[in-house]
Amino acid sequence: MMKLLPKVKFILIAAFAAYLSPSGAQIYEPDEENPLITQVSATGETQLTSNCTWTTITSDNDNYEFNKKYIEDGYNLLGALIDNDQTTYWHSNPSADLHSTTEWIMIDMKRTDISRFYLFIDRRADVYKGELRHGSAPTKLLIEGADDPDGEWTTVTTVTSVHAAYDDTGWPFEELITAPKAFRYYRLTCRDAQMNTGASISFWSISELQCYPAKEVTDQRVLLTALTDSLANLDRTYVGGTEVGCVSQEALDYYSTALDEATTLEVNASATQEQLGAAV
Ligand SMILES: [Ca+2]
Repeated sequence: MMKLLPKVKFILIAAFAAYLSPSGAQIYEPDEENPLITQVSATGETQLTSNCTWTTITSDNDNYEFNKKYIEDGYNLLGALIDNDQTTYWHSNPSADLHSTTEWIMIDMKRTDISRFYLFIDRRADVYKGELRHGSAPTKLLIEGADDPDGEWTTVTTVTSVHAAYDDTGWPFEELITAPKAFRYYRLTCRDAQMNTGASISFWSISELQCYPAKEVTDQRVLLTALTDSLANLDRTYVGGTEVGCVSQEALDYYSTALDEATTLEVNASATQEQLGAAV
């Protein structure tokens, strides 16, 4: 796919750029071997804090059992977000107005070189009165960054692609976050949450929250697959011809052939990294 005609090449670049990070230079994957949030305890250094003082769990509530160890043992309830257990969870104040509340969860990265990371969120899966519950997912999540938690906060992005809690697709959720600079602190503020598709609710509750460093993908087969997948996801039909809105038939033929060849190469187990790289 190297000698593309200019117009088709532009289309390919545009399509690929849509898949890539905003920098447009590389694609990334989460380095799941190196989670960035590792310390959340009552007595030691803690990386998760929240200004939410409301406690959802009381001993007369069946759900108490699920978070019991974090309360009775004096641990930070936010520790329930990094125990790899979907039955333990954090829950915001249900009487808050998510559109205007200042209730947040703050992440202290404990390092100052993280401007690009993967945000990981998982929904609840605890049983309450015999019923499996998934809680309420943060479907509009404002992310801000700061060097000093008492200083100025800068908007990084608003994540709106988290699925509703009862949607069985898209879990666990993971998204690449790119900040304008490396901040030590990141703050998450929920502005909307959904239990069911389309049904907003005033609180959010999640079982897991983690950040992973974004590492650059260098495997040419992965890059080529990302490219062909991004083209497939466009779900767009190009029409060849000389009419307005059409691409030239010559360009269209070249595009189709190149894409077919790339797709064939992608599944060819004996293809070398060099061959795959040339196709990219
Ligand atoms: Ca958990």
